[in-house]
Amino acid sequence: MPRKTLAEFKVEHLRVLDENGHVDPELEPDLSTEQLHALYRGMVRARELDQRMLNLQRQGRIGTFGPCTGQEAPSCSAALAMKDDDWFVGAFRELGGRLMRGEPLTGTLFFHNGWEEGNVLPPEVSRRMLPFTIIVASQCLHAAGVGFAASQRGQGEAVVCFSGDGATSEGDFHEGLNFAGVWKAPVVFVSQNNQWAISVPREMQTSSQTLAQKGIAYDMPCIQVDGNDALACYVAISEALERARRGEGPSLIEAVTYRLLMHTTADDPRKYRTEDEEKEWWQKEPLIRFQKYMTAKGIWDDAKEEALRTELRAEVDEAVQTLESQKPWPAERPFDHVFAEPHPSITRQREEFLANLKEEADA
Ligand SMILES: Cc1ncc(C[n+]2csc(CCOP(=O)(O)OP(=O)(O)O)c2C)c(N)n1
Ligand SMILES: [Mg+2]
Repeated sequence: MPRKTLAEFKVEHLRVLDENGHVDPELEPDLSTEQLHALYRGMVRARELDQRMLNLQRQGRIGTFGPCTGQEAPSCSAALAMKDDDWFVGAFRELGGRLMRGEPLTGTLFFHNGWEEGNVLPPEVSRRMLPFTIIVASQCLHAAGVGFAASQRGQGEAVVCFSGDGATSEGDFHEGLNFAGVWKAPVVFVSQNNQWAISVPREMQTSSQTLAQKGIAYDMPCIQVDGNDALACYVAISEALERARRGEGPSLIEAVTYRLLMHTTADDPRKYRTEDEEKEWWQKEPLIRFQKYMTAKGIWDDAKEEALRTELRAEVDEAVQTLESQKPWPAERPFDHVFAEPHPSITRQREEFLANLKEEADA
C-alpha cells in the first residue's frame, strides 16, 4: 500500500506596518481617520496609565501589577474590531483593550490596590468583559464556554480570548481550544507571545516552531502576526471574527510582541535577560511605528500628539485622585468576594486573618 499524505499544513505570518511605520498598501485595512485615531488613542492611554502605575507602585501607592507597556497593539486592535455585544476575555496584560471597551481608568487602579470592586464594570458600560484572570490559561476554558453559549443563543456574538506564550504550555489552553473546536464556538484565541513567561524564555517552554501552529491540532485556522503592528493585529482579528460569526468556529492568532518591562512589579528582569535584548525590542514597539504611519498619511502631527498626551495625563491624574480620596479600606474586605454566599472555610480564614492583625497591632 502506498503511503498517502492525509493533510498538510502551513502557518502564515502577517505584517502590514514595518518597524519604521511603512505600510504595505496591498494589506492595509480600510479604516477611517476616526478609527485610526481611536486605535492610537487607546494604545497611548494604556501606555500613560501603565507608566503612572509603575511610578505609583514604586512609591508604595498601589500594589503589585503586571505592566502592559509594549503590548498595547493586540488588545486595542481587538477592541476596535469587536462589536459591543462580543465578549472580551482577557488575562492580565490587556489594559489597552479593556479601557477601549469602557473600563474606567479607576478600575485597574482600584483592583491593583487590593479592591476587587475594580473588576466590576459600572452599569453604564454595556460592553461585555470578563474580569481579570491571573490563573494562567484558565480563561481559555471560560472563553470556550462563553462561545458555546453564544452560539446556542444564535445572536451573532463572538468572543476574543487573550492568553500568553507560557499559557500555551498549560492544559487549560489545550482543553479550551479543543472544545471550542469541537463545538465550533465563535472564539478568537489571541496568544500574546511576549517571549517570556516570567523568567522562562519562550524556547525553554515549548519546542513548537510557532505558537500559531498549536491551533492546527484542533483544526482551527491559525496565523502568526507581528503583534507590535496594530494593523496586522486588526486584520487578523477582524478576519477571525467574521469567520466566527459565519458559524465557522474558532481561530488562533499568535501575536509576536515583547514584554518591555518586568513581569510584574515584584520581578527583576535584569536577573534573566540582557539590556541589549530589551533595547532591540524598544526599536520595534507599537506606538512609534503607528504614529509614523499616521504622520505619513497626513492625519497626525506634533500638535495633535502633544494635545493627546496632555489630555490623557490629566485624565490619569484625576483617576489617581479618585483612588486616593477613598476612605480607608477594611483589610479583610477581599474575603467578601471569594464566594457569593458565606462559606465556613472563608469565614474561618477571615477570623484567623483578623486575629493575626490584632496580634500584630498589640505586639
Ligand atoms: C496556573 C498558574 N500557574 C502559575 C502561575 C504563576 N504565573 C503567573 S503569570 C505566569 C507566566 C505567564 O506567562 P505567559 O502566559 O507568557 O504570560 P505573560 O505573563 O508573559 O503575559 C506564571 C507562571 C499562575 N498565575 N497560574
Ligand atoms: Mg509571556
